Amino acid sequence: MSKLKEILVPDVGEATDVEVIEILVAVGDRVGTDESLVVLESEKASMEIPSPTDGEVERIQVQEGDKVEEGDLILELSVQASPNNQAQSSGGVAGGSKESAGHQLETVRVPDVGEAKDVTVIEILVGAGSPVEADDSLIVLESDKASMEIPSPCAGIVTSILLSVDDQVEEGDDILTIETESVPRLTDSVRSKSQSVQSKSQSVRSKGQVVEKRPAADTSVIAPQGSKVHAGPAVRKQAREYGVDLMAIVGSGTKGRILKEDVKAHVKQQLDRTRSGEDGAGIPKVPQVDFAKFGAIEILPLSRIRRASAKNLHRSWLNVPHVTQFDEADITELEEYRKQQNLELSEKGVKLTPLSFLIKSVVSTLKEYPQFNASLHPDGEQMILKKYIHIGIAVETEEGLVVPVIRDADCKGLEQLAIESAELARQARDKKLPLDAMQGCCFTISSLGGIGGTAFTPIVNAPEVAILGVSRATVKPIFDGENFQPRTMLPLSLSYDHRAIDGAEAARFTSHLSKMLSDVRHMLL
Ligand code: CAO
Repeated sequence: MSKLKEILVPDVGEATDVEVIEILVAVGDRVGTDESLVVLESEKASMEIPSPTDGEVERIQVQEGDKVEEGDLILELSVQASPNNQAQSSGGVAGGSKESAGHQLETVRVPDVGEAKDVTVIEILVGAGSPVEADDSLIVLESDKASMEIPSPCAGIVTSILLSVDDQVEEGDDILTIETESVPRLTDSVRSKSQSVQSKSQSVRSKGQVVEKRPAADTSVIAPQGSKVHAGPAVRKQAREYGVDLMAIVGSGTKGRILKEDVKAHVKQQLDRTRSGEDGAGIPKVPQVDFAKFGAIEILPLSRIRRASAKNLHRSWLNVPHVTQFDEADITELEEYRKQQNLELSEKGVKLTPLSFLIKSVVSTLKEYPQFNASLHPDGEQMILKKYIHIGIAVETEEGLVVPVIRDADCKGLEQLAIESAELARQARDKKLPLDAMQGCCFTISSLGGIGGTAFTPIVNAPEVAILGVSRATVKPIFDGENFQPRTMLPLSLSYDHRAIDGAEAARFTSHLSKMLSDVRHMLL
């Protein structure tokens, strides 16, 4: 046997102007106990009204946009007259009891906030009707030095909010009242289901704790309270989790209500903007100038490679705290040896340039200082040391800069390194480099020695932690303690990620590298 059960608007605290913003069921739907039926929203809170019992929706008496108050009929459920259901229906979402015996009204006040003056209410995390547990955060106060969440001293239901966002407060000022026990005005299931607009903050601040002040410029953190935003609890929860300001979203639902899809689209849009470098990380944009106003101009498209390397370089530049260590290596003997070797190797069509010696010396230095053959873990708390040594060579091409990789450079001799680097440079310039030839790099060498210059500050190819820039070797008078001697000096510029490497380590690295280059016998060992 079945009977009709009326679902009425429960006591919604002091809220007036309560609006039905969403009907979650249709006539004929079977609903289970605690399943949400409609969403109500007042100026301060929104709450889902759950079904007190299993049943089938017979009639829906409200429409979206209707204004309702306590006791109004929401819908009728056809329920089986089992003893179980009878027991539940007597518990009473229906009607929401007005009985007041046994409960207590507690006024929560602003606690001692230390020496802070000009304390402002920046957020109200609960609304009238919100169920709260002891220690749940109620409001957020902010002084010029810190922000702090004020926790609830007891469990209960918030009955009224006695201040507003932007109010200036001091110790002892009333915050809100909480009905602490014992007659429930909503059923337990309503309590657990109904979620206030500003219910418990999902922010990382811990309760009652003074925490670092949020940067004033960060407007996308939490919606200003007290403003009218149409969104259901689930959407508000999602927005809090993503750190999205609902005020910044135009809802696509009925009457401009914000839907989950709107929040997702907003997040995606923000990520796209950041990715395209539009205004990520709060970096002020370079002003756009109409250069044609000042004279003739020509606009050329950037090559695909140049666009890709621009992104990579920009990302590394922004993420990596760079320092460059300069040094010089005496390669007088190395150059003599190289020329000698080249006479012999020319028959084979192989040419040793300083680059092969650089790779060889870098490999040996990386073995000595493995923290340079590493990457920072994305969690910023660990270092990933690589047990292989793949060396990247920056190659200039017509289309832009590419970095082919010599794999297992530690297993190769000078001749082999010369052949491979020449071949990779040729492939790069002929646009024939396979994709995997540009992957897996541990450490990059950028040699401008064939072109000129005395020093430069290369950009670390993150997530690598260092890059060696090499400039043109010149003959210089070097004092040997008694006389000046003409020596061929090779300028080295080692840029490194200062998060991963200390200055002293960098100085040791370049000193070791210079030593390797200054005596070719080291390399041949
Ligand atoms: N000092 C003096 N002479 C040098 C030298 C140095 N540090 N490095 C190379 N040379 C000489 C070579 O010995 C060669 O001379 P000879 O023809 O008389 O023998 C000449 O310069 C040209 O060398 P190369 O450039 O053809 O060969 P390489 O092995 O030195 O370099 C490569 C190969 C691919 C690194 C180079 O061609 C290249 O593209 N360099 C540009 C890299 C670049 O753009 N880096 C900037 C990146 S921004 O961070």
